[in-house]
Formats: sequence, C-alpha cells, structure tokens
Amino acid sequence: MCMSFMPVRASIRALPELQLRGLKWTVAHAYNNSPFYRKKLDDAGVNPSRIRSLDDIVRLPLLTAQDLREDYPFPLRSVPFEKIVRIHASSGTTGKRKVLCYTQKDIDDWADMFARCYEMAELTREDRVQIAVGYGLWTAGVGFQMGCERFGALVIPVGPANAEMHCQLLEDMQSTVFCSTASMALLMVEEIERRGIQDRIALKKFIFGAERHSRRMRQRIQEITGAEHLFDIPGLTELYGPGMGLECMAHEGVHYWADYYILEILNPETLEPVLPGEVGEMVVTTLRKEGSPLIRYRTRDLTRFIPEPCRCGNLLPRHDHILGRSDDMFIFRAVNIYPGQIEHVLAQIPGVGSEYQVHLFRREDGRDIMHVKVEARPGNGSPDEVSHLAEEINTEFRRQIMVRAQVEIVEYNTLPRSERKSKRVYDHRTDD
Ligand code: DLL
Repeated sequence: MCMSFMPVRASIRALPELQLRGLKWTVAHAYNNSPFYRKKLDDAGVNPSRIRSLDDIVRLPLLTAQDLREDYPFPLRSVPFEKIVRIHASSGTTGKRKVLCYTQKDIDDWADMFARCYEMAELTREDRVQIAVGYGLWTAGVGFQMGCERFGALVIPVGPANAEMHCQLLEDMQSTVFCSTASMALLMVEEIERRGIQDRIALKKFIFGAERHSRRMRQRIQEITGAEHLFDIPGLTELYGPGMGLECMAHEGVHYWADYYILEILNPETLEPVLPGEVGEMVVTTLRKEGSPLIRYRTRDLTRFIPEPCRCGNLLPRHDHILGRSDDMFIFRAVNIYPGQIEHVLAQIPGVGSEYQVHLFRREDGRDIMHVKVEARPGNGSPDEVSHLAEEINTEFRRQIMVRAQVEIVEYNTLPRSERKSKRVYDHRTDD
C-alpha cells in the first residue's frame, strides 16, 4: 500500500488554524523578502502584523498577471537565488512570459500535492501511467511525472509525441492511466478507434486538464475506450502547476488542496466575494510557497464553490469544474457570451460531435455575424439529418443564449485536433 497523502479527519478540523498560520507566514515572508511585495503592501497600508484572522485576507491587495509581467524576469521572488532550484514559465500568448521560481521545498510540496491526486483517483503502485503532456518550461510534464514517482506508480514519460508512438506504447506497456490535455485525450481515443486497437490496450483511467472539456468529449472518450473513470485536473503555472486539486471518484466537482492555498471566489467586477454556490473568479493565496508566493492572485478562471459535503467522502472542500475565464468572454451584438455556454447548448443536442468552432465577423454595414461550425457525430451525415441538426442548434442558441448564428454542420473529424490546448473562438472583427 502507498503512504497516504490525504489529510485525516483531525487535520481537516485544524484546517482554519493551519490556513491562518500559513497566511501570516506568507504575508510576512513576502513583505520581508520581496521589494515588489513590500511596496505593494505598503501602498495598500497593510503591515503583516495586522493579519490576525482569516477574514483579514480581504485587506490584502489583489495581484494580477500584469503585476507578474511588470516585475519580469523574476516576479515575486522572495528567496535569494541560492535557494532557487528551478523556474517554470507559462507560454504567455500576450507579451512576456510569467516566470515563477521554485525552492526545493516548493518542488517537494508540489510533488506531495500531485501524489495526492493519484491517490484520490485510486491508483495503485501496479498502475502504469503514460504521460502525454509537454515537458520543459511548461509545468505539465514534470508535474505529472514527479507526482507519479512520489506516489510510487510506474511512469511512462512520453510527452506530446506523435499518436503512432503513443499507440505503440499503450499496447506494449499496457498503460492503465493516460495523462494529457483534454484535447490530446480526444485526439488519442479517436486514433485508437481508427486503428481498431481497443481490445489490445489496458486503459482504465484518464486524467486530463489544462483547458475546459465538454460533456461530449467525455462521452467520446468513454465510449471508445470503455475507461472506468475520467478525472479533470486543474492547475496553473503561477500556483506550482497542474495538480492543485482533482475531480473525485463521485465525479461531482473538484476537491482542492485547501491546506496549501486559500481559494476565494470573487465577483470579477465588484471584487467582492460571491454568495456560496455563485459563479465568480478564483483568487488564490498560497500558504507555504517560498520562491514566488502568491497573495490574492486573480487567476481569471471562473467557477463556484460546491458547499455541500461530497458523496465520495473526501473532506477537502470542492469547487466546480472551471467554467471559463473572465477574459474568454466575447461580446456579440451586445450579448456577453462565454464559450462554455456554447458548449453547454451543443452538449444537449444528440447528433452533435465533440468539436466546434466559433468565427465572429463584421460585415461592411457594421453588423456582426457569428458563424458556428459544428461536427456531426459519426454516422450523422445524411443531408436531411444535417439540415435538421443545424436548425435545432440554431433554435437552442436563440432560446438559451439569445443570439442568432449561422450554423454549419461539418463531417465528423474534420475540425482540427490539438495535442495542446485547443482554440475554438476566432474573432475576425478586428482583422484588417
Ligand atoms: O495548464 C497547467 C496544467 C497542465 C493543468 C496540465 C492541468 C494539466 P498554464 O499553462 O499556466 O498551466 O495554464 C493555466 O489553464 O488558469 C486555466 O485557465 C486553464 N486550465 C488549467 N487546467 C484546467 C482545467 C496549465 N482542468 C490555465 N479546466 C488556467 C479548465 C484549465 N481550464
């Protein structure tokens, strides 16, 4: 049996005390060791000695991705260089990368948190874990690997190699767990189906994250492989990397590691806490991170707390899947739309496949047009079926999102598949 990385009942009872200790430590550590944080806290008129209860967290100033970019190349660094053993960076589509520093203790804490993910997914040391996410500056590959080694299962560290190599290893190594981005999981199972090797592989579980996935994607993955469990895994570079929580065996949301970070959910406009169960932006404060601690970091990710006790029996608190990002929202004819709403509508319509794309155009007369390409499910291709499907999608868009779109049904497997994070919304309104 593996050693347990899960906190026991007594330590859950002591969680508020542990969080307060961690919060006080983090604020003092950042204030005393990072000129950036010292200035930020001084500007906000907060002295670390004023943090006396968990409620005092709201006095602390919020931190944004912009702050990290301005303090480039070592933002938030709160230890001398001799204590830093590694950096990671997010790819940063806009401007400078976000670079984060790790001490050896940070790396160990991250490995322990990730080992807890595998424990929660009920792996054993007999499991063989094929890792299909990128290694390097990105936190993904090394995160999945370290956690697996700490847990004690066998790692097959492939990275996002070609589907050929993955399929061969799935057969030869008889891998039981596949770890990837959500897009890569879909791409792989479609390849497994195309090759007809379902009976020659031993996959039982998928752990995927790095981007949102739809119910349809889950269905396809389970249909093709017969996998028993699929687990959504969240994480971000700023907060160690992947493995900051995991969807549980009851598949009702994500348990997160409240003994390593405090999660607040704020209304992104008023920046006030939302009511329990309401959707808002995830704001995180680390409790033990040395290299680049986070104090009230605005992640831009949207979710909600799930306040009820979980059926799976795990006592750690829960949030819902990440429902979108506050900066993913686009405005179409004065309606605010999140890609998640589009997915939600599509997921309700039988006959729709797992991929879609939204293209936004502006006509010469200034009117905006939304063109949605939707893949049909395999075998739903007759002209009658196609026109019926397009009509149904259009009706539901009008009813549920209150927009009128041009819907084009395309054949299954014609929209691009990605090994990394997929882009599904293309706004051409600002193209020249
Ligand atoms: O994507 C870390 C990761 C790698 C997580 C592999 C899980 C698996 P970044 O590149 O810094 O880190 O991107 C972080 O990706 O703020 C979310 O917007 C999004 N994201 C990550 N996991 C999920 C998920 C990695 N499970 C950003 N569901 C985050 C939805 C996710 N979005």
